[in-house]
Amino acid sequence: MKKVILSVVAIAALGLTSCKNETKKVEDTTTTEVSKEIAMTDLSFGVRGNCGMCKSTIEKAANSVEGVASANWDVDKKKIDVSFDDSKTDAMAIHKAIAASGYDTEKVAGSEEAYKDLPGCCKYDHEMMMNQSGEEKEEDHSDHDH
Ligand SMILES: [Cu+2]
Repeated sequence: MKKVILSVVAIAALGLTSCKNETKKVEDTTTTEVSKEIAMTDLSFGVRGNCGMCKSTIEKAANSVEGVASANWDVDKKKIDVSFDDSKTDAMAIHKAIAASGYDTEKVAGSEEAYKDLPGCCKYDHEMMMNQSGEEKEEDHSDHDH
């Protein structure tokens, strides 16, 4: 009988210890996540490009910068939205990374070497407008029946 009681106590003690540890871990993770969110900076700027392949190259370049949490390039607007941790990187580092992949940004001209290696469909026009609204498609609505 004594043995049974002892082992029950032992199991209860083990359970308590592991529970405590788990609770602590969860708390730690939550705190880290919250502080990460607070530090995130959202930025958007113009980047020239043509198509879906450009999109993946540009976004890959932006995401390769340490501290960048997300990058989304808009093919119609010629604009990228980036979210990054400003304690780890800054806007210029992201501009430079995209330029190194061959694409012009508002602040940094794309690397000519990398541009040469882009697929034919991606050889965008260096005079292309950036930061377009995406709404200026000049569709003619005059022949619509209202
Ligand atoms: Cu392309």
